Amino acid sequence: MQQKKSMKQQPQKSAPTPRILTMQDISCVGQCSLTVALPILSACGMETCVLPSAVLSTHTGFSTFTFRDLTEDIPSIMENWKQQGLLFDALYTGYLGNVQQIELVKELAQNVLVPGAKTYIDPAMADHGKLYVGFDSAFVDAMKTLLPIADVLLPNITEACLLTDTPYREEGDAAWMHTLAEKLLAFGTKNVVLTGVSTKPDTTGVLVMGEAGEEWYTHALLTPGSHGTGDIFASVFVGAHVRGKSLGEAARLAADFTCLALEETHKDPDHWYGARFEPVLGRLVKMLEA
Ligand code: PXL
Repeated sequence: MQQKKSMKQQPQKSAPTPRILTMQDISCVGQCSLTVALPILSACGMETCVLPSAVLSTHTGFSTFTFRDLTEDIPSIMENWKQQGLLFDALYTGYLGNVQQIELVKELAQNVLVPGAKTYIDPAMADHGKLYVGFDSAFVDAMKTLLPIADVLLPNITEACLLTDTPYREEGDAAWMHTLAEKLLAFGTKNVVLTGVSTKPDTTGVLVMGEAGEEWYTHALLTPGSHGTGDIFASVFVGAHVRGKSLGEAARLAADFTCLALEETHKDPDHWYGARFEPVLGRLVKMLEA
């Protein structure tokens, strides 16, 4: 028998989806930056919005590539968002095209975030002791000026050394890494998530330091590494943290997922230019629910 409806049924309102703005490049080919951040943040349940810093035919690890700088477009995009009253629940920056864009990040943080929104800065500019092609010391100095606005800074060891004028070391002990993170916090960054911290052979890990104290997470070192693993780590970290995981939980999850992606990559020895995270995206969704 059909029940008579006494009230008009209201559509069920679901919990609001956090709207995150990520500013980094589009490398058309190469499994890095936005082609990594978007699927991962979506898998984390975020509404993703983008501000492309540049369009490259491939990432800069290829022997040749094109590069279109989009700096000129950014002020009018920001102005339009202001006119439309569009605000974001979090800001996550990755690879930026030049010093001017670093200044624009500060404007974004001031103008298009809801009160209390967190700013995540991945100072993506270097690895293995070297700056990526196209960056110089002026870019490093400009990047230092973003540290005071970072709720969470996500550098690798090379970037942390550059930002703190510390000579790069392949192998440092725990005290050296602790000091590196401390120096970054002294710039005004609230939390540092330092990747590639290795205190024992065959291991690597993450050091989280800041508001909640200090946490180390050590896991197996999977070699060879790959382009884009920093972007995979940072995207999972941001997605998990915005979802409500603690800094330590988000760091562990991001490290575990990056290892899964590297394991997938190693199944295809010819896949040299990026990490194959796509086959394990479904596992990320389950890891987030655990
Ligand atoms: O994954 C970092 C990254 C992002 N974007 C571009 C890059 C790199 C690293 O090489 O070249 C364009």
